Amino acid sequence: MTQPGVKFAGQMKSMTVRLFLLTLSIMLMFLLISCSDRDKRPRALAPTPVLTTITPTLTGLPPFFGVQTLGEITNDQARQRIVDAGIRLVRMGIHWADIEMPPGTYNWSFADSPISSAINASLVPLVVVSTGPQWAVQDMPIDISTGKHYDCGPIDHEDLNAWSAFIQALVERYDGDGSNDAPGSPVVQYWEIWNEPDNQSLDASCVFVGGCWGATDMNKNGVPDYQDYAEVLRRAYLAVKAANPAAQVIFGSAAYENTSQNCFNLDFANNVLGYLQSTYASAASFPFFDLMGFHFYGNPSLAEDWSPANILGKAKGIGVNNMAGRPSIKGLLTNNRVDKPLICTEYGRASSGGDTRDPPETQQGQSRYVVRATTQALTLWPNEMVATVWYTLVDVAGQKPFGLLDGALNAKSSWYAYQATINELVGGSYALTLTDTGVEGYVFSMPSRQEKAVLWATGNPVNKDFMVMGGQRLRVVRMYEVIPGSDNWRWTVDVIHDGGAGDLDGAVNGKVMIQVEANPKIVEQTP
Ligand SMILES: [Ca+2]
Ligand SMILES: [Ca+2]
Ligand SMILES: [Ca+2]
Repeated sequence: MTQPGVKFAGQMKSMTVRLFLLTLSIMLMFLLISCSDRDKRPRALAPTPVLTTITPTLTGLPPFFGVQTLGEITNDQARQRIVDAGIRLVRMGIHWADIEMPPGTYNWSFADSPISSAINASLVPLVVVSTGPQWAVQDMPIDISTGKHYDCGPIDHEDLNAWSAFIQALVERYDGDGSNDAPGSPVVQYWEIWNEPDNQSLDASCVFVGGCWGATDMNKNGVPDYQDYAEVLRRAYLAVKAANPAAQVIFGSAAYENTSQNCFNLDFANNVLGYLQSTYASAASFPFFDLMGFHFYGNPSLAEDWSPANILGKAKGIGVNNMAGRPSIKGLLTNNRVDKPLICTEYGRASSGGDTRDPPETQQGQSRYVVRATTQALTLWPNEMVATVWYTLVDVAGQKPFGLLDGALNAKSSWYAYQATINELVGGSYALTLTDTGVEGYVFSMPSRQEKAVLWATGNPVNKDFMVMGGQRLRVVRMYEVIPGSDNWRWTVDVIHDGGAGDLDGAVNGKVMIQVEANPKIVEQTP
């Protein structure tokens, strides 16, 4: 292992100034409120109090932290895992095709059960509506493997009024106003219109995503399919607001990635936004959505198409490599004179699969990525991005394991990582970004007015000083491997006294030195 303290020296001054200011404000607070609580006795490292039994206080805090469910929300054990992790937002899909068959008759059981399951557990549902009934997609090609019309894309022109009526009835059922409500009057605040509508291919390797509005004219109505989508979104928005003006409509989350299968039309979202702008800019309801949905995955070959090569790059940076010349999601909005917050409705990394690039597809790498990406995204809350949704809750058989739980609903290392992240950062708002060489890190102001830094090494481990003046100590939340070599990770808290065990400088000098490594650490000063 290298001893990289030297590397760090050039950064010390600016870092010290920042930490000094941070420390000063915290010190002043403690001088005012808790002088008598100081405990200057040396302490050993805390004996690994694992965070599994901590249930964060959720009431009143925003549902920033989400998870995708694929039918598991009605399972008691799966739902309890969501609650125990501190997750508030639950993304789930419902299919128009399930509910309205035949035309004009609604069978709400497909929606009532998952939505009520979430709400009864104090979770916030984000409902993705997709999948046209066969009677409403007869202009679409037939899938020879099923003998049915593809139901992932454009709706027949003569059935657009039925779409509007369905959305209005759906939202009315979950608006909690006592009129035509589902039993118990559950409320759904977030409605997303289709998933990854920018898919342009009917190949099985692409169409499984659920959307296919990205081709030229799949329903052969002489209208570009992006325009068909724009009209479906516009109608949905008007119907949602007619039923419940407080509900939020999400632009069907764009994949907006150049994948090896060439699934996605990279111009789709820009075309939809451009069409709405040129056709309806003066309309009171323009742009016909409240939140711009998008997806981002930690696979380095996708991330490297953005600068910076992470969720922040895709949200508000710039496209490079395969996305050359294309703007970020925020840039797409700005270019079309739209100002709406973003919502990342899928982000993730698998826990196996053989990709060894950082974060590797291991339990450790997935856990690492949960903390890094969630932290990066949280820097955009609340004004620029309202929520993130981890994909997914449970490993899907036959696919790479992106889940927080395995197929038997056991918590994976990533579940503990998400729990620790939420537990430490819920309610935190972004304060500043650390700029030290070899380190990526972000500081958040917590509801208590205390500040926490989340940081990790971008390459080799580096040592870093934190000021702990006035008898304070350093609280460090970190990953540890349950059994060395097991790739099974949990979280623990070290409380380090200046000059005590764990202070790498070994001296009482107003600073505690710790090693920053690829696995993120969450650090704060504590009395
Ligand atoms: Ca109602
Ligand atoms: Ca069309
Ligand atoms: Ca020291």
